[in-house]
Amino acid sequence: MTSQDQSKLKQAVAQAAVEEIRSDLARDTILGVGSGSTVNCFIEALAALRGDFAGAVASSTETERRLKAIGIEVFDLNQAGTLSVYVDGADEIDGDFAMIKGGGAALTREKIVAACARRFVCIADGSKHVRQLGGFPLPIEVIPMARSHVAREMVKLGFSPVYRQGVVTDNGNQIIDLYDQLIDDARDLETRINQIAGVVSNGLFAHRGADLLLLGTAEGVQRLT
Ligand code: ABF
Repeated sequence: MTSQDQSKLKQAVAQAAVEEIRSDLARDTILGVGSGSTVNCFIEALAALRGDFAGAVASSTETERRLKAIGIEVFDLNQAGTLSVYVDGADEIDGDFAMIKGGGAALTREKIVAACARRFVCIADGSKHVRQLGGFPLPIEVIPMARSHVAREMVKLGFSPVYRQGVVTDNGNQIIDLYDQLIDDARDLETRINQIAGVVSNGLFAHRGADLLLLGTAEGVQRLT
């Protein structure tokens, strides 16, 4: 698939997401908005509905910048309360709608905002839809002082940990990417990784997966629940 083809699929699912959430919107509605290139297409498409809702909670400083650039008010999550819907991308999503997220290093805030939303709408091109998670390296956000300790613990779990050089998250932390192991039990692994001292969050979204998948394919956008 060419990058131009992939871009068209991202734009198609972004537009489909706008249509999907249109009925959720009221003057006091605050949306949850994720991060990544597919979400960036969604933000651009969202401009058309700018006056129909109150604003959004952003899952990254980059998303906050983009929302403000098109005139959408950005709210602090502590003032927003429960959100009706959260729209975000994924690096991988499986048949149970469990995901690997964090390729863009925004996983922690994404997981927080997703936890506050009644409905999680995942938008992705078909290349993200996988039978088993783990082909994409699993990101973990770690407290800098704990990076080597967490890496050693992940080796014990059979992974090959790689420090994502030069990346500091919006929360001032670092990222380790876990390679070389497909994931059999995503819920169990999500819990086990979170127990390791120094881990802030991990990119497995299994305990709280997506509720709806809008998947961009050559045959059109598939609406999967
Ligand atoms: C974001 O979407 C990240 O969690 C994930 O890495 C990214 C996928 O990026 P893209 O839409 O650019 O493929 O939510």
